[in-house]
Amino acid sequence: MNDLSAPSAAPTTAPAATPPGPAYGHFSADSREYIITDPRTPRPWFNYMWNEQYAGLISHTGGGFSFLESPRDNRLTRMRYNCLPWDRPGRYIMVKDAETGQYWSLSWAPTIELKYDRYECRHGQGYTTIVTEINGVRGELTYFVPTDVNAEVWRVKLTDLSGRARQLEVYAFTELMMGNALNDIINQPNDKHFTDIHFQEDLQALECTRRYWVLNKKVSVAQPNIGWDYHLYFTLSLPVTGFDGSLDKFIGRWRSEANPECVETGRMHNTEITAGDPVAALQSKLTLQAGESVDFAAVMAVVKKDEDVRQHAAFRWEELRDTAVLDKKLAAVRAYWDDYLGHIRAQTPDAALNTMLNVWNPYQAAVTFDMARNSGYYHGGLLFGNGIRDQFQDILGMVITHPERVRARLLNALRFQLQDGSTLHNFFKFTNNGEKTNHSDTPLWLSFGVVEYLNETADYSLLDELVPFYDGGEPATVYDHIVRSLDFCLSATTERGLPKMMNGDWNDTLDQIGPLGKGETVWGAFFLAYGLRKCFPLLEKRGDTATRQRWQTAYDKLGEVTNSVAWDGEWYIRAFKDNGDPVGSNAHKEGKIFINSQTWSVISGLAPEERGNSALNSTYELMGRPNGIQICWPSFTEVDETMGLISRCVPGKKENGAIFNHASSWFVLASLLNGDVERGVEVYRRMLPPNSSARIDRYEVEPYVFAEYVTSPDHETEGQASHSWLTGTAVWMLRIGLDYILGFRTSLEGISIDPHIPAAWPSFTAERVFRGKRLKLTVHNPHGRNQGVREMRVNGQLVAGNFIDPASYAAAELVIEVTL
Ligand code: IFM
Repeated sequence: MNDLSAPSAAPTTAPAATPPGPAYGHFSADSREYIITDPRTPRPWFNYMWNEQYAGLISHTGGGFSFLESPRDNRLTRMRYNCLPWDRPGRYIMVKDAETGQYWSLSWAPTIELKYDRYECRHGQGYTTIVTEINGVRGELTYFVPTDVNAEVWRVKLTDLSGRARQLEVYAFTELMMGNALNDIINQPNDKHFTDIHFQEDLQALECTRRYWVLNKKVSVAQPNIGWDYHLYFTLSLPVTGFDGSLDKFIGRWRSEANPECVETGRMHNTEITAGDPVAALQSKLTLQAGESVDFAAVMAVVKKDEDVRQHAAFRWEELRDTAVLDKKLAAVRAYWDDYLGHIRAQTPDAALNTMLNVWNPYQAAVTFDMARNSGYYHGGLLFGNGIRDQFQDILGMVITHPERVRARLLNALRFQLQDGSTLHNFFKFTNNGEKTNHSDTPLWLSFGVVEYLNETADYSLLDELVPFYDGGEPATVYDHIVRSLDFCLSATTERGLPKMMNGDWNDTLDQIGPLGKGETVWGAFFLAYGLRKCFPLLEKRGDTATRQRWQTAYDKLGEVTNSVAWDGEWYIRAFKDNGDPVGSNAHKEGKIFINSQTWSVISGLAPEERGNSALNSTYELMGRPNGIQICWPSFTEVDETMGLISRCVPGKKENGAIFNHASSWFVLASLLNGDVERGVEVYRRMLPPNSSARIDRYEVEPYVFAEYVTSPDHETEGQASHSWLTGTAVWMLRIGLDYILGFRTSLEGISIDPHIPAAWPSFTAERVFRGKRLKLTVHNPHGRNQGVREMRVNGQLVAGNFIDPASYAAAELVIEVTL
């Protein structure tokens, strides 16, 4: 490390192309669905179905798991970790032809060895439909979670395609977990002494529960003495002809879910269990006349033990077995997403951008809002809980549509702040605890989220809400909480005024820079300055002149110190180690340049113009790749004990030099703020999943949502993506697209219209709901410009400048005409 030998050559920065390549699927004409036509995708491609409490991941083969509120503490169904094939088990409906004995799954898996005549999976918002045709039967299976019941529905339509009457058997089954998912992995032989499954004739349902619950904040040998608080019911809307609660009995010896003995023999054991591995398996039999269709559903519902499922406040049991009612519930799911997506509209010359901004990007933002970095195929749902820094970013999408949910979320998350202004790093529902990891950036995200909420809503009442501290003391107002958080970060600085790195900053893997408490984060300095500046309008509004002045002084001082000690000649240093050595300098052989200190030097407003230009140019030239911008370069090839996990990770992946999309999105933002519009939009477009996944067999993960990272050329798997769905990239790409490219810039006072578009766009239209008004924007670009509003009319009236206070208009719709 740190020698002065020549750097490796910078790899090519060729812009992204979109060659056809092998296709496993495509977007529907209206972009609302991603349609997978070949199930042998390079990885399982997932979707989510959920309401505020009940949630499930669903892959394109029916794989995935379900949970109520907490994927660690309250898992309902199993997912086998490190499983091959990948996404087992799942929620399966098998159909058997009683005459031929042939049986198959309606979701392809687990009977993947069979030859299907047709397979199609449509992932939509909150539902997934899988259509298969095999053995002269079409199956249409739609999975969804109703908006108003803690249940999941597997809605089925079977149609005879053979032209003859069919005697069919139907088997619906899923492996149950019921309780602590981590404990299920490490102590399943013990866990299975507590299961309890019985068939309730009047409900035509299996009633399932577990008689203990590991809910003692951590999994340990000290067993808690409490029961799992729920009953899980599994029913079929058809008359049930057999059931099984025992996985062993249903599957049979030395078999798998691909060939359950009960399905093969047609004989269910009708096992009720008081111990053993649990399955919810139901059988029914039906006759299908030639060409006829039959509709039915399997439903899994969860209620508290002290609630009576037969007289429940949220539903009538019969309704859950009535396909007409269930279809209305599916319609309600669709209506929810129509409304959610209806808050934003983009009609630009760029089809991929439209697809993402209109549908998949806001949808992914909603997923991150509710799943954090926790409940995903790549995140597993066992470890992370809700990250504080993630929580306060993940509100950026939902705040547009459901500010009341964001308000509650902010108030909840602020409970995990300590009286000194520092915060836990994460927290878990149910157990209401988390870890204090001392990442230096975490407290700074609190004010970020609160200000964004206020920019959207102008709901200043939030600031006066009282919220307790995690370590006790007197509850304080939200305003006090956020002042404390920034003051804590100002206090956690070194003598010369740079923030201490502590155990890492946004980059979790820079964890050995400052173990002695002297290491400094330069990115942290820019981010702290940004955080201070972002609060200035709020402090002024609040009349808090003392804090305003104090923070201005601090902001200026951060500008002085970063520019006096952290400028490396062509870019900014990333950090300083405990011994004062710089991290991210041209003098190094590896890790010469890091993206965050360049981008945030501009975003914070602290980089003088020439330095900002140079920092961004260097970033683009040295780290620009077809999928976006690398996080650092060159990647570390040797373990450096004074850096941290970053250098232990293989070169080119994750924080060690991947195209880390979250950080790459900040390059787009910095470029747009810096006036480098063509370059900013160009990188934005490279990163859009439909573009960045052009080489799909290499890219591997879902081409309809952002992944956390794409492997850079520093690794042989260059172009491979991972950790799709749960990434801060989602909200940042959404808001950079909406706020900075389309140009809807919110502030405490109102909204400014300030598009940054490629000069080649002759015009575009866009819509956004803001403070109860629908803003309908048309931007004309007759002179091929890329920024700068020259004229703006609102509802036909010419206005000065580009600012709108929606409260000053009575109309519900504002028609905005802008000329660049
Ligand atoms: O900042 C983190 C994020 O909170 C979780 N994923 C990795 C990022 C970078 O280290």
